[in-house]
Order: sequence, then C-alpha cells, then structure tokens
Amino acid sequence: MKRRMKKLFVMVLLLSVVLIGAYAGGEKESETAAAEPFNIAAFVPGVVAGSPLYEQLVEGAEIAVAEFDNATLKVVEGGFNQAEWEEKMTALAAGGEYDVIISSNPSMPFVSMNVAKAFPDQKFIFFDAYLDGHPQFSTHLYNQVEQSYFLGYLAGLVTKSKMAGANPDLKLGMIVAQQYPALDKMMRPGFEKGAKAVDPGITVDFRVIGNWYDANKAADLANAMFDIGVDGIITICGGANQGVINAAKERGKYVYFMDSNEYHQAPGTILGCGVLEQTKLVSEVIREAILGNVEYGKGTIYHARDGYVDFIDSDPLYTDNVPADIQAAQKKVVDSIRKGELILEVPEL
Ligand code: RBF
Repeated sequence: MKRRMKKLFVMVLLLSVVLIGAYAGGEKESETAAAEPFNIAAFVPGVVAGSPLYEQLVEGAEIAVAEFDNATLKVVEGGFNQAEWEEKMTALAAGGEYDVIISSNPSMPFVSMNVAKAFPDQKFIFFDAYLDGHPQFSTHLYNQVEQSYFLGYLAGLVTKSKMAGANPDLKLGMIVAQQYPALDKMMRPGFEKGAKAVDPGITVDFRVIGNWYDANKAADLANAMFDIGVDGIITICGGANQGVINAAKERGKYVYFMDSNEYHQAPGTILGCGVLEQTKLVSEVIREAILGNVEYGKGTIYHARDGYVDFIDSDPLYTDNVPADIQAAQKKVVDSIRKGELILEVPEL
C-alpha cells in the first residue's frame, strides 16, 4: 500500500512537471504567434534596375526582413515621372497597412511632407536624405563631399599623368541627370575640391541630361566633352550612366563612378569607384525599426570614418589598371579621410 502511494505520488509529480512544461511552452508559443506583424513598404523613386542606391535599398531591407518571422516587405517602383511620386506615396500611406514606408533619395522627405500631414500616424525612414526634426521621419544622409572628393582626387592624378587616355589639357567633366541640393552642395564641390587639391589649374566641365534614363543623351554629352579635351568624367545619372561608360570605352577615356563597385562593367575605363554602404545601413536601420528602436524626428549623417562611405582600392580591377604611383598618392588621401584626419564637412543642404 505504501509503495502504491509512493508510485502514485511520483506519477502525479511527473504529470505536473509535464503539464507545467506544456503550459509554459504553450504560453511562449502564443507569445510568438501574437507578435504583431511589422509591414514595410519600400518606395523606389524611379526604377530599381540600373540605380545602385535603389538596388541596395531593396537588398538591405530584404536582409533585415528575412531575420524576423513577423516582418514583411513590399517594393513599389514610383517610375521616372517625379510629379507622380507624391500621389503614389499617398496611396501607400492611405491603406494604413504599413508600419513604416522607406525610401531613398534626397527629395523624398520633401515629396512626403503633405502625405505625412494627411496621415499623422504614418512613419517614414529616408536614406540618402536629410531632414532633421520631423516627428514622423527618420533620415539618413551620407557624406558625399568625401565620396566625390575621393574621385576628384584620383581624376586629378590621372589627368596629370602619362596614362594612355590622359592629355595635358587638365580638363575633367561631370555629367548629371538633374540638379538638386545634395549634388550642388556636396558632390560637385567635393569632386572639384579633390581635383584642385592635385592641381588648382584643373577645371571641371558640367553638363545636365534632364532625366535619369537617357543613355544616348549621356553618351552625346560625354563625346562633346571628350572633343574639347576632357579625359575623365564623373557620372551621376542612374540608368543613363551606361551611355557615359560606353562613350568613354570607345574613346579610350576614363570614368569615375559613384555609389557602388562597378569596375567589372568596364575594367580600365572605370578607374575609380566611390561607394556608399547603403545595403549595410538599410539592413541595420530596418532591423532596429522592426524591433521598435528607431528614433523618429532625427537626421543622422554618416562619414567615411564610420564605414559608410568609401573608395574601392582593393579590387584587382583597380590595382591592375591604375599605375602604382597614382595608387600610392591616392591611398594617402583616402586613408586620411578614412581615419578622419582630413575632414570634409557636410554643408547645410
Ligand atoms: N539616382 C539613381 O541612380 N537613379 C535615379 O533614378 C535617381 N533619381 C533621383 C531623383 C531625384 C529627384 C533625386 C534628388 C535624386 C535621384 N537619384 C537617382 C540620385 C541619388 O539619390 C544619388 O544622389 C546619386 O545616386 C548619387 O549618390
């Protein structure tokens, strides 16, 4: 009898351990199941293909979303008609489906101002953009003075060199899709300042296409520049960059590329790539957004010394195509910017 009681006691004990375990487990499970969905819309102001920063926006968001069971991502392309962007943003916000709308380019906080006003609960995260103090916006800007200075300095060294495509005219070129404050106040002065640090006599010819896709017009502008003695061009025109690259390849001239490592597109023609680590930044910020840690109302600026702006000097397509003495001179300047010794301030935009 005593033994049976003991056995019963042990069984009850075991059963309660199992039950408590199941209950606790069940509670945990229902906790996970109850994790609120976190839905993200990525508004691409243009098209993804051919625009490095847009490709990186989507890639970065995909990386972050893949880490969470409750997170989703919808990508919407706004197309090249900028007049339609506000309406398309409005449609995204009006559905009330998205915890956050993300986008990338300096105009987007301003394009979204009225949308934010109409939908005061809607949050936005903008990359490659800056607007401090709007309670619904979190903005993230790169120091593009540094990015373009890297390229201007290299282009200056090359135009002064005896490289096959270089001539003694000391003329460089910049082809852009359109003008906007980040371009006029960071990229254009940064490139010029870098070139003039090599030789103050270097001039930079400046041409505007008028859109982000017309590669034929970009090629025409590049050829016109080569005709008057330009031997290297920095190209900032999204899908139209292709026209500049092709023209330079045909004429044996040089291209300096912004945003991503594109040496492979035209080795020996693309001599330098100044990059932004947008994939990394977007994945980090979106991860924090999903966890509820993003601070809205704040603008942040990222520099080379933070690891988000860089010059690609480790690629064999750079080291094999740029003469060693130019690489050595370039490295000194690049390293001093990376270390924060040479400070290039971001102006008020
Ligand atoms: N960059 C692209 O690569 N493709 C685009 O279609 C594109 N559209 C833009 C539209 C506007 C209104 C603005 C202000 C910028 C745009 N950018 C585009 C430029 C991009 O944000 C960035 O400034 C450059 O890529 C240089 O880093």
